[in-house]
This record gives sequence, C-alpha cells and structure tokens, in this order.
Amino acid sequence: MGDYLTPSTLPQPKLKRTNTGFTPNQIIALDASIPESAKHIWYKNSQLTILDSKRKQPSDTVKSVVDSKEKFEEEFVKHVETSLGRSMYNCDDLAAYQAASNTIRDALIIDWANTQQKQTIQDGKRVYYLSLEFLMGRAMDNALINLKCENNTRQSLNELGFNLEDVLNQEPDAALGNGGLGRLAACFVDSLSSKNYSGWGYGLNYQYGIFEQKIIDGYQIEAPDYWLKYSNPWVLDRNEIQIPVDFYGYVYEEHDPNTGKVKKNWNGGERVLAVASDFPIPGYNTDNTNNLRLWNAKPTNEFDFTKFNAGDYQQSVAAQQRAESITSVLYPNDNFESGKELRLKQQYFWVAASLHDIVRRFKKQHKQNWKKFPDQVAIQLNDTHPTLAVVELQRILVDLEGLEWNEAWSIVTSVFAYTNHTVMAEALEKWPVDLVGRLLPRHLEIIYDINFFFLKEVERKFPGDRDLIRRVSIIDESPKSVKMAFLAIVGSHKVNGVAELHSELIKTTIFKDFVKVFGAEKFTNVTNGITPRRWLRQANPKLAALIAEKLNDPEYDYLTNLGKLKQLEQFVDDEDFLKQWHAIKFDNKRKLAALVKELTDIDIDPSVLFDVQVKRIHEYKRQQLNIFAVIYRYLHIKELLSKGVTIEEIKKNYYIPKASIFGGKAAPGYYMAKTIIHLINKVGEVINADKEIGNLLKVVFIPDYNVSKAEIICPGSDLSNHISTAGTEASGTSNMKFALNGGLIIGTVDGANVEITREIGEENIFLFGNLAESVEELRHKHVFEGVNVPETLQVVFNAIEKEVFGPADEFKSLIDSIRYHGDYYLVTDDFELFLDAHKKLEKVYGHDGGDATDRGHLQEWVKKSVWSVANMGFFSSDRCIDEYAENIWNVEPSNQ
Ligand code: F58
Repeated sequence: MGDYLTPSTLPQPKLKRTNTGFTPNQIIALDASIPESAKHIWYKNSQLTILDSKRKQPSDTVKSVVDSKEKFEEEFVKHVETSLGRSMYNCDDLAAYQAASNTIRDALIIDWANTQQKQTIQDGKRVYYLSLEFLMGRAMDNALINLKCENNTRQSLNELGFNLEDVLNQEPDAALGNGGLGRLAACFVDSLSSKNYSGWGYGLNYQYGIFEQKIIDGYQIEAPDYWLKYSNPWVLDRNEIQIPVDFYGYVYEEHDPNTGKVKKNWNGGERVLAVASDFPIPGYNTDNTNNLRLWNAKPTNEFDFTKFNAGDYQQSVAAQQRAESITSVLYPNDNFESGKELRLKQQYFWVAASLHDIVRRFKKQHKQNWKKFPDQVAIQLNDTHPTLAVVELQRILVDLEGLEWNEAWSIVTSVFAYTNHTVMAEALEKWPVDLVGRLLPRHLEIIYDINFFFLKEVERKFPGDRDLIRRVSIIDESPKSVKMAFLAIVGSHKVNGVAELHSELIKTTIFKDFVKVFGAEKFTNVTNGITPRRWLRQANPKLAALIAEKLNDPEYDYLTNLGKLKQLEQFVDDEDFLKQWHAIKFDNKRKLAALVKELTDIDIDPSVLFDVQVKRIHEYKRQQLNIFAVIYRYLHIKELLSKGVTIEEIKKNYYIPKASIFGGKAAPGYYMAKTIIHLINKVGEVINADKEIGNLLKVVFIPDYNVSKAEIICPGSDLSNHISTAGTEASGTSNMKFALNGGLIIGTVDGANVEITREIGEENIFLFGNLAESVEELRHKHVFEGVNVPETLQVVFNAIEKEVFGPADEFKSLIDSIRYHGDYYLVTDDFELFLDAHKKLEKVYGHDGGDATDRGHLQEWVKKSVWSVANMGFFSSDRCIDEYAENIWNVEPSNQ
C-alpha cells in the first residue's frame, strides 16, 4: 500500500465539476484545480482531445476499432463477456449485433464528445432542429458507412463466426416517425454532421414507434412497436440531465416595488421531468459527430402529500407514474391532426425541455447578454408541432429574465424559422383555446398578447381593413382556437415550403394574407433532399461501387459532392457499362423478390416490370387510382383471353408482364385508407391465384413498410408511382430515393416531381394528369355538374360491385366517394391519362421482359435510368442544409 494514498488522504479537486460542457476558461480553471497525481492517471487513459497532447496515442484508443480488426475483435469479445454477460458458446446473432454495436458505438462516442467540446470552445452559432419525429431506421449499417469501417467489421465478424448481413438484420428500426416529415429530419441530421455544421436535433424518445402493420385477411391490423425490448446500444442515456416541466396551475401577478412593474408568475400544478437520451449522429468522412437529443418523461420525486397523508399511497404513486405516458407513444397520423390533449402535452413537454437546455447552454457562455442570443442560436421548426417554443422563449425572456416585451420579441423572431409541409386543411394544427388555457395558462396569455401586438401592426399598415385583421388573427373565433401555423409565421423570420410548386402554393392560398402583411421576402423555398449515404451507398452498395469506379473516386467522395454524378453521362452509350448497370438492377430486383416471397409467400419474377407504390396510404396519394388501373388491366386481359387472344399475343400487343407492388401504413382511424389496403389485398388474392394470367400480372402488398424495407424496395424498382392529385403532395422524397437508385418515375406534376423533371429531363419521366391550376375548377364542376366516370373506370366499378374481389359492401364507400361525393381527389379526371402514360412507358420498357444478360430491348430504358441518376445530384440533403444555412440560419460549417 506504501505508494498509494488512502482515500481519505487523496487530494480533492478544489472546483466543483458539473455534468455539462465547459467553456475554455472553465477548463483552464478546472485543470489547474485537479491534483497532479489524479491528472496523471486521467492523461494516461483518456481518449478525448479535450486533454489534447496528453491523451493516449491513437493506436491504443477505442477509436482504432475502426481501422484495426484486432482491436475490433478485442472490444467485441469484451462486450460479449462483460456488457452482455455471455460467452463464445451462447453468442447468437442478436448478441453479436449488440456487441458489435457497442464496439462501434464506443468509438462514435469519443468522436461525439470531442465534437461537442470543440464546438463549445469555438462558440459559434448552433442550429437546433426541432422535430416531433425522427424516422431514423437502423443505426449500425449507417455508422459503419459513415465511419468507413464496413469492410473491417465484416471481416472481423466473419473471423468471429458471423455474417454481417445477419447481424445487421437483428436491429429493430428506430421508427419514431410517420413518413416523409420524420424521415426528412433524419436525413437532415445526417447532412448537418456530414457537412461539418454544428447542429443538434431535439425530439421525443417514444417507447412505442409507429405501429407494426400486420395484414390479416387483407385487413390492416396494428400491433404495438415496442422497439426498446432489448436495450438500445446507439443511445447514451443521460440520466443526470433532468429538466422539470410544468403543466396546468395558475398565473398570479406580483408587484415589483423596485421597478414599479407588474410581473406575471406561472405556478404550475403538475410537474414531470424531462430526461435526456443522446444519439450520436456520425458524419460521413468527418469526425464531426452531432447530437440528437430525445427526451423521456419521468416522474419527479415530489409527492402529492394530501393524498399521501390521506393514506392513498397507491394513488399518489400511480399519478407520478402517469408522467411516463407523455413520451410513451408516437401519434400515428400522417397529414392529419387529431387534436388530443396528450399530443399538446407532448409538444409542450418537448419544447420546454429543449428550450431550457438551449438557454442554459447559452447562459453558461454568455450570461445574460441576450442581444447575442440570435448570433448563437438558430431554431428550425419542423412544421407547426414545436410552435409553442416561440411562446416559451418569449415567456423565458419576459417573465423569467425580465426583458421588455419588444426586446424579447425581436430576439424570438430572429431565432425561429418555420418549415411548412402541407397545404391540406385537415393537417393544419388548431388547438382549442380552452385546452391551451387549462394546460398552459400563462402561454395562452402570451399568445393573446402576441396576437394583439401583431394585429395592431396590421391595423397600422392597412388601416380599416377589418376583414384582413379577422383573416390573419392567430385566434380563430368559432370554434375558439389557436391557429398554430399563423403563430409560427408571426414568430419566425422565415417561412419555407419544401418544393417549388408547394412554396408557391402556400403563398397564394393558405398564407396569402401573410404575404401581404410581411412581404414576399419572408417566404422562401428549400426543395427537399435525401442523404445519399443511406439512400445510395447503404441501400445499393453495388450501384454505389460502380459509380465510384466510373467516377474514379475510390474514396466515394462523391457521396458528399453529389453533383459529381453528372460525369456518368459520358457512359450512357457505353455498352459494357449499360450491361453492368442493368445487371445490378436485376440483382436488386431479385433481392426485392426474395423479400416479397419471405413476407407474403408470393412469387414474383424478377424479369417482369416492377411497378412500385410504397408510401403512407392516403386518398390524396391515390393508391386507389393505381389499384383501379390494375383491375382494369386484369379485366381487359381476361376479356382478351376469352376472345381467344393468346398470352403471347397479349404480351406483344397489349401489356408487358408486370408486378404491382404496394406498401404503406394507414392511420388506424382512417377508414378510407384502410379500405384501399383491403381492396389491394383482395385484388391480389384473385389475380395471383388466376392460373391463366401466370406472370403477366401479379399484385402484392408488402406488410409493415418501413425504412429498412425501403432500403431494399427502392433499389429493386423499375418504375415507381408518385401520382398525388396535383397540388396536394408538398414534395415527396421517395420519388428522389427511387430515381437515385435508377428507377423511373410515373408521376403527376406535383411536389418535387417538378424539379426532378427539370433536372433529369422530361424524356426521362412519365408525367400525366391534370395540373394544379385546374384542380379547383374540376372540383367545382364535380359538385355542381356531377362526376363523369369514364367508361374504363366504370368497368372497374362494375366488377367490384359484382363481387369479383369479395363482398361489394366493403368497397362501397370508396366508390361512392368518387361517384357521388364529388371525387375530391380527381380519380375520374386522371384515370385515362394514367392508363395512357402506362401505354407509353410499357413501349419503352419493351414487350418481352428481360433478364440479367439479355437487355437488348431494354436499351432505351436503361439509358433513361443512367441519365436520371447522373442528374440527381441536386437532391442531396447536403444541398438543402447548405441552403438553410445560408438563407435562413446564417451559419457556416466549421472547418474540420
Ligand atoms: C410530408 N408530410 C409531406 N407530414 O406530405 C411530403 O410531401 C413531404 O415530402 C414531407 O412531409 C417532407 O417535407 C408529412 O409527412 C406528417 O406526417 C405529419 C405528421 C404529424 C401529423 C401531421 C402530419
């Protein structure tokens, strides 16, 4: 024991060490306060650059698992034996996944910690992306790619007796989102890291993600998605970061004798704790590793003593436990707002915790120098769900920090910007005034004040225009409610749509009056994008490799410089290249066929046209248009067969063999969407069992469509459907995923299809349908002159009504909504145009199928595919982030 100090005699640090980041001065002070003997041990073992040159050499560090198989294997086995308590003899694929993830995760955390410290020291402006949804999918494969250690890990796992793909398949999707909006947030955090921005995501750590969809007797059945069954190795639970969040209660006034002013205080009635879980977000080809902080609701230790003293201990504990319900489940609606109290609670809980965290971080460096706040902080509102943040920041500044209203408001509006994702009325958030007032009494007062000052300004600019004032009021009078989109516009310095057409539409429809009030400069467009790391490199490794080879880019640098794809144009007449390109598509189709077989037991032939529509099921996305066209095709084929036309003749002169592949979830309460799913499945049952048809037509519905399935489906499609009623799809992002993977698109002139067409050329996309500018007139006509069902569609309705696909009752409401209730989504107007578009594209695809070697007749199709991919560079989410950074956030990337 001689050399060692006993604990009681150990010199102790003089400064108190806390649990959050440090400023440079604090580091110097803390470093000086730690005794030399203790420091020596820390220097010897630490891997953080915060200790600078004193830290361990790279070859000894956890980080070296990325380059060294030996180190990976050592760490892997250590995790199996210590973290998991298993051994070589009972390490199954799941344990291998957990051990491998822990191993990679350890390396990631070192990058993450170093990044956070570096960013704190640089003290630049940070972006905070507030999104109620982050649809991340799987983390391990993505981490291997971004850290560039896939080969190393594959080999190590092989040597240890595992197959990388089997191991990756053990990971459940982190499905904390519904669809496009949540996936966009996931792509954006990837780009923020990859492009070296300092940017955090803030969201909720739902215990149940989007439900698991099962198809039973053709119906959608929802099962809970308890994705945290096995603990999540990709998260760092920060149990020490706890922020109290209050609800309910009352507001009281206090007279401050010093200032003579009246101060408002909110005394909350119910308190829950927000506890942080941090997800490190690795960038591609950079050490920059940002943070995604997701909050968990936890009970406080505070007891309801009245209940307790009344002997109702159980009740008291139960009430506390209910706190956890706030982050228990993701609301499963897509483009629809349900208006439930728990949803509003989720929103405030998340917003309050996030702002508290942001403000704390700011104050640590800048004290109360509030003028600097907008130089340090940019907050992006992903749709209106986080709009209460505007109100909460105003409350913090005025009530808690004592700023004057106007000074506070100018800070607030410089910090926030708002992204709109829909023009559809049913998706625009409105909260009853009563509910807001009960849950957040002080916030309601502030909302009224914001509205009062705003309307006063409108009155000043447009004196006497009472109607304008009524229209732009944040408070709707009947029923009395708060219009969150209006509040978000008023509280932000910029508002953007997500594709050009959409951004124009919001300016001329739902937000028209605000353009008049604030001027057109406040409204801008940032066309959506996708991360090519996940949606090309990860989903389609063979195509990514072929591109890297052709671009002479062995390091795959094009993945962060996607404009380079343009160079592929020079190979569009290169026979060998086209052959390779086609063979890769064929291989991906084989993989998709295997997935279909595994999930549905249906055989589809990879040499037929794969015609895919996967996305949330919604009337506006028009899966019904697609399935009606499939029915028409089937009935026509049957008619031809009955007239003695042979299958061969049909293939030659009428229809090419194809498989129609559907997938997507319907919101559990959305009856019509569920009816569409049912119809697709029933049609599939009949067609797939029809021996006469053979491989000329197949219809499959892939259950439980999610991110990891999309990674197989997108590369395996020949043709994908983006056929929303013009003007209804804000952008769409799967259109980009399919096109980047060499699939062609059949689509309407809607959302980002417009920009895709501009980039890849009209001749490489199959557009059809009425334009957005005609929609209103057509709807009007339907209502006043009736709906004209074309003969072709009538044939389809007749068959459904004759019960060719099961009981007609089941589909009555679907047909009635078109025939008798105004056909709001213009199925009748676009049906024949859709059939025509198919005729055209089938001519291009060719009439006799094709396999991996014989693609002579596919020449034209494959060229279009190459041409499209070559021109998809614009749709990298890196480009979006650069645009937001420059035009909205005013931030620059750090030079790594
Ligand atoms: C989607 N919106 C748009 N909302 O529909 C799509 O066109 C766009 O590409 C995408 O955003 C990204 O900009 C969307 O997914 C939702 O799912 C909300 C979830 C919460 C309730 C309201 C709808």
